[in-house]
Amino acid sequence: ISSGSTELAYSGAPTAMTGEAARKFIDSEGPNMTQQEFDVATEVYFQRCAGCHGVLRKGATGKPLTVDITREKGTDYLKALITYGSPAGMPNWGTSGDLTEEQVDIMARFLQHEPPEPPEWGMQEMRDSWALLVPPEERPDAPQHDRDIENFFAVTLRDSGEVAIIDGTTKEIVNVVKTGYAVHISRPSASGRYMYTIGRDAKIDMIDLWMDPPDRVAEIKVGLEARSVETSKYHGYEDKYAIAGAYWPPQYTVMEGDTLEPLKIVSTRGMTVDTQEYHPEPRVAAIVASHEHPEFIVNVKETGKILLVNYENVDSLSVTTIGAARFLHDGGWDASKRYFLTAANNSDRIAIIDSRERKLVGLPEVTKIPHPGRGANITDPEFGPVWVTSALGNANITFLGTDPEGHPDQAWKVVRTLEGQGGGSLFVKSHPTSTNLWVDSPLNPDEGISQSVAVYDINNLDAGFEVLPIAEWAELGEGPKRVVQPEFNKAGDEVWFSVWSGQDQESAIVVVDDRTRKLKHVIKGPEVITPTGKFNVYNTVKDIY
Ligand code: DHE
Repeated sequence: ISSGSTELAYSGAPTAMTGEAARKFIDSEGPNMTQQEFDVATEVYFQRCAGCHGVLRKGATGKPLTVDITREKGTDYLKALITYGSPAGMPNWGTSGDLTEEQVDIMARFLQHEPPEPPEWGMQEMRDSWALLVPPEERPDAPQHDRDIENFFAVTLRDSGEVAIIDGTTKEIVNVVKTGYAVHISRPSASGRYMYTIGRDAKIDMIDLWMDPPDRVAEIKVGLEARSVETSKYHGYEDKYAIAGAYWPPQYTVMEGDTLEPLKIVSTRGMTVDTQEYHPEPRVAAIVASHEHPEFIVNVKETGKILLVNYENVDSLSVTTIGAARFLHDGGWDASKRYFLTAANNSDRIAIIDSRERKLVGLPEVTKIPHPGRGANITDPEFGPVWVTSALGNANITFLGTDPEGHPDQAWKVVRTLEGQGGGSLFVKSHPTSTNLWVDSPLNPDEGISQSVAVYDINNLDAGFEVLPIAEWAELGEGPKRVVQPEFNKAGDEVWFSVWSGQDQESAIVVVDDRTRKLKHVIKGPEVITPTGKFNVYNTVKDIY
């Protein structure tokens, strides 16, 4: 693993974690260690471990290393694991010679103490991590291949730190691009030419889909942990800016759209919406680009505030702050793309923003832990246009009216609740050309439920759902095989699912014919490692879901 370990230990700017800069304390319940040992361990952790296990040790590609877990394992167990690694992907830091025996011992003890506060990540660190691999003037001026780029899918290969670019028309894997760890989402630029992907380690990779094969043209690290990236979509600003939200440090960064050069970093630390107390770590969750104004809409999780960041003048960003509810997570547009609906999952509410008038128009109570992804827009036979979310906490599928003109009495209210297969649902999806509503349930404890999906006929909702055994159709070996995140192709006649198994197990993408609900194609093979999110270029650019 020695050569791999350089890759694993992210080689961006080294972080200064020693001295006064880091607030650290040696927890009395952990094993003895000196301040000097603690400093060494802190440094090693950020260089070698944080990329996989997360800055706050909550786990990512690697297992969580919170003290409740590490203290139970104990020093000897941890030393052996760090020295020899594990088949699950933990590098053999000791036997590879990357860490000395003494360092291994220090790390084993360090992990049984509460993590120190991680370092900040400002303009200097960003610029040091920024690499313009292919400058705009050296890029092609026309697509170098005949494929239909609008029907490309960027597919997260979570545990291999890669994104697969798949041709939705031929179902071929066009390229597998090395990215940050555990890419969370990918979003194409407004023209559809560039794909921005963001890893859990806050590394953004920018892929030029015109190249043959599509490949990276720029990269940057905008923090130590992140989940969201978006691109300017307002008329006249297509492809001009990119924005990324970070979990740590709590901040968002506006960048040049064609180079990722960082322009402005804005902290989200501040007061909570309800009790109006200072929060030191309000993480940035979903970000979408407004179609009504030159603005990004930024969800700040722990303060429960939605920011409308106007990018007309990046040197004096004007930000409209809208109070909503805690903890804001994911969300998407209604069918008209004027209203943004987003889950406040600690309050069991959906916050609804009118992006034209820049105000909150509703905060209806829904169901336990709503989790919409971007949600799904369908036309309810009784209530007209509605936006749909499923939930983590129960089997409810909730419909909210989104038509204040045609159906004013139902607007921003829960108009219908269906019962799905069960809780543990993450994503719902439909398409304007489809009469199906698809609902996954990958986190349901029952394998039969986590490995299948429910599909409703929009015109006959009372008939209930049909269950499709997606994982079974993939014909894979052993593994958890969770079926996650429906995503339509450009034409809207196919729906794609990830069958997400373990890192060393076989996974797949299953393509279903939306009209017949029958299996159409399975994409699998050694390259398809732990697929999760899939982002069709056309549908994602146009916010069709
Ligand atoms: Fe996600 C979207 C955060 C766990 C797969 N996830 C999002 C977004 C946020 C987020 C803020 C919205 C981004 C946007 O629209 O700008 N996700 C988090 C977490 O904090 C959480 C709960 C825990 C964590 O530590 O990451 C989490 N997410 C998961 C998973 O376990 C999933 C299933 C697999 C994985 O990659 O870890 C997962 N999240 C996704 C996907 C999307 C997403 C596929 C985009 C869905 C879409 O259709 O837009």
